[in-house]
Amino acid sequence: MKRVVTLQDISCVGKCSLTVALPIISALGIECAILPTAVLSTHTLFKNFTCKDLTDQIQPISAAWKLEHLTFNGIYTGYLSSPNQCHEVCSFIDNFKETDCLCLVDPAMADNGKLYLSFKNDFPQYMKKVCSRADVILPNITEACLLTGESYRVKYDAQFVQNLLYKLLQLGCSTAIITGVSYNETEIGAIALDHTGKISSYFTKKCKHNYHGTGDIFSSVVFSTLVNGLNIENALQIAADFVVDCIEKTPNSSDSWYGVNFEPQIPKLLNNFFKAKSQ
Ligand code: PXL
Repeated sequence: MKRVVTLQDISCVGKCSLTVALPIISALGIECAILPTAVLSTHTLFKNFTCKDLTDQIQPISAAWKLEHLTFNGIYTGYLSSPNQCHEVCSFIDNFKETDCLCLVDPAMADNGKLYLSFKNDFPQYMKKVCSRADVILPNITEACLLTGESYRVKYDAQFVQNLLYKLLQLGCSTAIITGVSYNETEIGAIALDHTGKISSYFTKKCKHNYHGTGDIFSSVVFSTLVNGLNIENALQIAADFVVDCIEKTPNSSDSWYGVNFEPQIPKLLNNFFKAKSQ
């Protein structure tokens, strides 16, 4: 059985980061160890929240794991809350990334042209260092712009996205995937470029409502399917279809910051996964 570790916060309520990654990775048949980087009462888009930073636990937990000779088939990092935390996560990757270990970095830090309010403007430069260690990075358009120094645009074309992808690879990762790419009112999807120059993409219908946490769901599915040996095309398709299913099963009246009802859709996710695996 494969074992992976994910490093991100526990937002106790709000269906994102670890409360999404853990059930999805487990459902897809992978042992999921966790290294919580902070405990928050909710994610930071709620009006009131508490946050206990756990950056100082990364090093002692890593040291204890080394004494136990623990190894991982994958490392997945999500929301990281400070430059110092990025630095500690880089050391973790340097210590634990071995040959049969897929490192996926979701530089969750911005959306709709803006950094999340909890970050200072220099944060992307620290996240870049985490991305440079990854096999796969998964920014949205805003994050891709912040990581490459390009100006954010609301409207863009395929040329703009391709240029972002080439610049993202220059950070040092072997595959870059940009999520939330949309050229029109009806479709949204993800586009990937790998170090051999191969481009893959998958588009699906654009839902009217946006919900918090769907990026974390997408990344968790892409990570689990890749660790399970499927290819990027499969990963993008399974992840995008799952996110659409989750949004469609969430009542329109739900407050967007509570996330989507992903739990009842897990059996369908598994069906799609096993179908792709048997092909
Ligand atoms: O879903 C990304 C995320 C994860 N964790 C925390 C967040 C956010 C986005 O705002 O605030 C604490």
